[in-house]
Amino acid sequence: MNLNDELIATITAEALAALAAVDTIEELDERFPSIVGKRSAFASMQKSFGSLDPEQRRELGARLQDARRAVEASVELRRIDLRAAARTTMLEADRLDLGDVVVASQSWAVTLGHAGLVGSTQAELEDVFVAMGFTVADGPEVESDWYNFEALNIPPAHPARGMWDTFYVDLGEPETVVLRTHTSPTQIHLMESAVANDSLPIHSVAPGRCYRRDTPDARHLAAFHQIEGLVVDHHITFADLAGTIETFTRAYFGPDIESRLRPAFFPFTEPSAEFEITCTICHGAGCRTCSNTGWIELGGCGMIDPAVFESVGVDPDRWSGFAFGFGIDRCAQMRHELSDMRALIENDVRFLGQFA
Ligand code: FA5
Repeated sequence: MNLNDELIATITAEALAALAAVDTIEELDERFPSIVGKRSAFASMQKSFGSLDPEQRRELGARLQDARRAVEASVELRRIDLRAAARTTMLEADRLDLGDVVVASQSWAVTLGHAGLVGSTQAELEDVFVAMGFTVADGPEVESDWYNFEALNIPPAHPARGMWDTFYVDLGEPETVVLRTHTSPTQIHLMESAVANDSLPIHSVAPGRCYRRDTPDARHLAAFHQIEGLVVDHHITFADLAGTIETFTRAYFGPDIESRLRPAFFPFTEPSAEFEITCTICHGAGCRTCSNTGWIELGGCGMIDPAVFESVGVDPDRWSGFAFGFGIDRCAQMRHELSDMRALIENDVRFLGQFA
């Protein structure tokens, strides 16, 4: 190897060493001229060929050019590597920490899921009645016409059917099927099974959902909830009914809320009454929610009509009893002073969250 070839090998090795020491694209751009560009040893050597004869200059120039191109190729490979490394670093920096997301969603999850206001009101009402000696029963939401109406002394075409705007499921034979318009059909189920099992007396409440073609307003929903009460025993009087309602009102609403019974009509009770409490929105002064009366109707009640006892085979000469049916949504509305019952079904989390 002559001196010139040694020199080409040396500047090539030094250029490659300088290239290997570069760590970033920016550094490579900055150092490119001195490694293989205009300010490099390759450029200086090229200039020194001016004194050589043309034949030597061509041969040496070709060898130098080959070496320089090889270094340039290494520079391009290094540039590709550095770009890939820079991209990886950027992706690492931008990567989502899924652990963080899980932690965040866990803290969100613990705020989820609590009983709705109607469900918790139903549970509280059940507790009050259980403390008063009642058992809790259940009944179907889809009923035959017989359970919802006929057994309750409301025969077909009876004008009292107009009291309940009914959703009909099936108008066909052998029987008409409805969404129950009240929880009173549970009276029939409870008495039928007590007669079948010879297990009278009955002291039960039966809460559940009811349906009516009512236009929703401040005091009404189309799907709402009632809690039915039924007592069948010996020597039951209207005083027992009034005392039960008074005890319930004090236990659930507290001593500051007044209640009253007003004469009413229900085909399945005689005598019948409507049960009202002081409107908790205006405290009796009169407001839009109570239609300026100062009172809110919570439910109906009365002594079991002998015709109902007869429809289920209970001897009205041996047994007497009372029944009541309150609106659970209405109880929640009055207890929590909601001026509009529709808040219960709007699913606004700001409203629901208050009752977590
Ligand atoms: C009845 O449903 C009778 N079954 C009650 C009864 C039971 C009387 C046992 C005698 C013996 P009424 O239609 O008045 O009665 O409804 C009773 C209560 O249910 C109302 O006072 C009200 O609190 C509630 N309620 C009735 N309709 C709706 C409705 N559309 N939305 C919300 N609550 C309602």
